[in-house]
Parts: sequence; structure tokens; C-alpha cells
Amino acid sequence: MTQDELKRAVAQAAISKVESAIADGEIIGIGTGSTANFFIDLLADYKNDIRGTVASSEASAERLKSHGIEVLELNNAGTLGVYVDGADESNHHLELIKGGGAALTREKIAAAASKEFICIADESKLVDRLGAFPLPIEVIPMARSLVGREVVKLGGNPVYREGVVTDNGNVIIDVYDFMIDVPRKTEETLNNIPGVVTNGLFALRPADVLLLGTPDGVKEMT
Ligand code: ABF
Repeated sequence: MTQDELKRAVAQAAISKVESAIADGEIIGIGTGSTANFFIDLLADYKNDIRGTVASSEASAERLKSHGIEVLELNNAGTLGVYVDGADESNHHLELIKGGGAALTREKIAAAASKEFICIADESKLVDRLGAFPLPIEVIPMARSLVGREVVKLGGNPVYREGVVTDNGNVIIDVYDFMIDVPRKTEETLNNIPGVVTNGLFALRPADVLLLGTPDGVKEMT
């Protein structure tokens, strides 16, 4: 199976898991990235049944609207029944690195606002230890150098993601050479640096379910 076929398979499995939430009139949180895009495209079949969605990026909002699916502001939506999104890495505790697509802050808000967070990924994303994928940090532009120096003190190698402005008007620093042994602690430490909006570790609020696409079928981890 190709990687796209694995992504489509997990997106289909996620559809099965959200059907009851849709039927119950819950608002569905929608993530960002190529795996989430497969989910959005499959969700189009339910557009007349869905009460509404909240998107974690402008790109996903546009894709949802192009299918005729209603997109709401989170402030008007209340608690989300379920949030479905991809990841760049997951460990076996369902602690994640996210933000390769620069949407990490809205993704973290959507996950925090959801009763259940279903992560969808192909099997290449499952790791024993987080950190081979560079950890993204969203930073207020004037704090870029300060945050970079603090990251160096913590042992990381910060690289400014040139030419990228987030949906919130901020910049991204990717931290290389930074293997993460205690993700919750690292998440807190980085978030305490002045100028950091948030970082791409999802450990304080990990996924509740990981649907992993493998050549032998979709595996569910909880
Ligand atoms: C979002 O999309 C991000 O948090 C993550 O960076 C990325 C994963 O993308 P893909 O599904 O294309 O691998 O979920």
C-alpha cells in the first residue's frame, strides 16, 4: 500500500468512529494536513447531517466549505464532540509532535476544546521516543531571537522556518537535535519561555485514540 492509501484507510476508520457523534448533533473538530484532508473529503458524504465543524486552519476551513460543510467559529461552538487530526510523530503513550504544517496553536486549542481527540496517521509516525521530527514552536515575531537562545540553553538546535507566517501572524522555530524523554515536562518548559505562543508537543493533552494505518489494516491504540 502507498502512504496515501494508508492515510485514506485511517481517515475512513475515523469516519466510522465519528458517525455517532454526527448523529448526536455534536460539533466536529477538524485538523490540518494531508491525512486530515482525506478525512475532510470523506466527511463530504455527511454534509447534510453535520451540525457544524470547527477547523484548525484556514486551509482546512476552505476545504470544508468547498464541500458545502458548515464551518463555525470555536467561540460560537462550545465544546466539540470529537477532534480528528494527524500528527508528525506519536509515541506509545499517544503523546504527539505536531505543527509540521504550522497550525499547531489552533490544533492545540481545538484538541483542548474536545471531549475526544482521535489522531490519524500512517505507521511511519509511530516512534519509541519523540524528537527525530524537529519540534515546531510558534513564536511572537519580536521574541524570535530570545526564544532561539533559550532553546539552545535547553540543548536544542533552533532553526527559523523562513517565509512562514502562521494563521495567527506569528513565526515558527523548528527545534532540531532535541530528543524528548519527558514530553509533559518539555512541553511546559518551552511554553514558559516569554514569546512562545505554544509548542508542538501534545503531551499534557495527548490523543485519546490513535488510528494507525498499516499494510495489515488500521490498528487502534488507546
Ligand atoms: C497536522 O498536519 C499537523 O499537526 C502535522 O504537522 C501534520 C501532519 O500532516 P500529514 O497528515 O500531512 O502527515 O496534523
